[in-house]
Amino acid sequence: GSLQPLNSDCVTLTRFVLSEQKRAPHATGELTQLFGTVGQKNVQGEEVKKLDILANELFINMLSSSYTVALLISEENETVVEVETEKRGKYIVAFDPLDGSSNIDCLVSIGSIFAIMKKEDNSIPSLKDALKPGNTVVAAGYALYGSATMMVISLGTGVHGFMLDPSIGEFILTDRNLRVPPRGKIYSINEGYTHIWDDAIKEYIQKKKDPKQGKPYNARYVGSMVADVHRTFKYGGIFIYPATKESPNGKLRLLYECIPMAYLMTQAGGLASNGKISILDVQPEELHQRSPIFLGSKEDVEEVLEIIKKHSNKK
Ligand code: P6P
Repeated sequence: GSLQPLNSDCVTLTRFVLSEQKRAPHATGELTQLFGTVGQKNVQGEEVKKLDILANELFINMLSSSYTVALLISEENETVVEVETEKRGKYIVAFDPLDGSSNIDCLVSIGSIFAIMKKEDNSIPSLKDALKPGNTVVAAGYALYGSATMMVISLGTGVHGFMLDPSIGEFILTDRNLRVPPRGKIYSINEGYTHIWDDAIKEYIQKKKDPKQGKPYNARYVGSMVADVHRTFKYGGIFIYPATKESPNGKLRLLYECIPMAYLMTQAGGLASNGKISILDVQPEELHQRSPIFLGSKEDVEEVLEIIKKHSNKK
């Protein structure tokens, strides 16, 4: 339903999730608690670990002890992580605890990405609970660790941004009901792979640069998905990680990179496709399968999909 007018002064993440969940008559408070646990600090000053390993351990520990989760899927874990019986709740969380970690040493922004689904039955949690399409997601979000730390989440009623205020240790609602502009002026893709792109991608990117086909777009590529997607939310445009001749399914992972970002982008009025169908309609077959992704402003995504369709009709 529509979001009630919220007094955006100092609406913390906890209060927001509580207010959203109170609208759900059958709410058990588990989703609220789930978001709550992610917001707490508990670094015990353990020995210095690789940041992505530490992030993964923190995610698994916090989620497993929240009594709200039955199954975890992590970019860092080959198989699903089952929560022990007495701590099990009704949610399934797929996450990339620290995406873009290859950028840590040069201080480029990195982030965490997650999607939350509900376990449909009381069976023992297993792989089949994890391989669900994005259109079964009940909530998703990312945290961006950049010049500021921001959480962007959706519970199915639009997308909302919360900026961390370190002085009070709370995430404050600063971007209520984020909407992605219908068209942008930025394309975001790694042009180092131009030599192995399909012809449709070459034609589209060439069109974005050609003054004879309209005002040329700006090129922006951070190489850290959360940073590139967050910029796309704020400024519009398109983010593409396509299939290439060397990587027929692209590089980004479906369950914990493409689906959460596609859910958020769709909630914000944008589109997210694998080049053929909506990312949210893709039926996952394997836990860590990759997917091409075309994500961002509705008109920009539609434009590249038109060119892809034209080329596939030629074959
Ligand atoms: P490439 C970072 O390593 C990452 O997983 C995403 O965050 C990012 O969008 C992508 O890979 C960058 O990949 O091939 O362009 O370096």
